[in-house]
Amino acid sequence: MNRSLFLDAFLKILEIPHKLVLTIHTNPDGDAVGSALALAAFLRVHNQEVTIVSPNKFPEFLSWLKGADHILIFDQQAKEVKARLQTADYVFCLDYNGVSRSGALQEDLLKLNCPLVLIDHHREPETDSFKLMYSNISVSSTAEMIYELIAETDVEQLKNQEIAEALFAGIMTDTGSFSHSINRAETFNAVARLIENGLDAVHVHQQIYDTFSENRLRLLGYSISNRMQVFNEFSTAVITLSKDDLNRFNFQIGDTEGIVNYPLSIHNIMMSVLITEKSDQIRFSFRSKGNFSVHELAKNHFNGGGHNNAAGGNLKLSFKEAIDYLIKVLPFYKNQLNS
Ligand SMILES: [Mn+2]
Repeated sequence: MNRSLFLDAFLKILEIPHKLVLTIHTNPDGDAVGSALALAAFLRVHNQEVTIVSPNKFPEFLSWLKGADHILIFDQQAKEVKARLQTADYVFCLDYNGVSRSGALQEDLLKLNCPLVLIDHHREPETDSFKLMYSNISVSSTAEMIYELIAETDVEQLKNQEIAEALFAGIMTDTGSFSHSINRAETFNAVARLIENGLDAVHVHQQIYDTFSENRLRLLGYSISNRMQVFNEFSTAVITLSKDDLNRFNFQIGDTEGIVNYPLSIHNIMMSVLITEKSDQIRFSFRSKGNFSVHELAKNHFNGGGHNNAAGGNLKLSFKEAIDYLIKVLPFYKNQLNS
């Protein structure tokens, strides 16, 4: 569905009050939470009844954002979430490209009678699942897409600081503080306009990046000095964190956020991988520089996907098997990684 068709449909939704549920992906990040909070605040201005649902807990460093305390967490408030889903007129899917990325929510989303509305920037959206779709894989973040929607439908709301802070939080975190996915002028135009309208960008940056616990910073140091392996023959660096490693630093959700980016700062390292042992599966996070597509890698071998330079996946393996598996896969990509 093209953009102008989506805009028409979106404007139609705004015309009369509806019950709307905004959902985000499992293990939500700054873009997922920021997009949902900004869109929710915008929709409420337009007399919509809005509930935000996250499949599981979001990172603590996002909890200061206005409205974050009203987000329903499915794995803690399942009954309430199910009730809201049952009476919804539309359910939005923000910052994820397929129903399976909603984790524990998946089953309930598949049973819905109301239309699903996608707004997302990940590659290869599950087209068939969504009645309304706004997908653009070249945009920095879903928050930037929400910005565009607001700029085109009610530009005055860009002055609303609740909206502006949430949008900026999404754009800033999904670009690694403006270090990747920043080759479109539109991204900076969006931020410039938010600042012209009163946004305190430094305040948002500090609230998100300068609020580490001591344990989180020590976990980062430990990850790099004790748990990073460099495979020069594959231009790849791998950080592996077991449950014991995480427990040692009193792991809180969000504490491993960003760790995967650091190995890319090594000269000639084209791909960075973070392998994290979760309670029931192994989480793989991938980052790359240049043309090497970690989306393809994640899709082909790790039951995942994402973007060309940032992707993730999950496998049900033991921690040891997961590391061995990655090491077996790397040689297939040797030429691409070294080109
Ligand atoms: Mn995103």
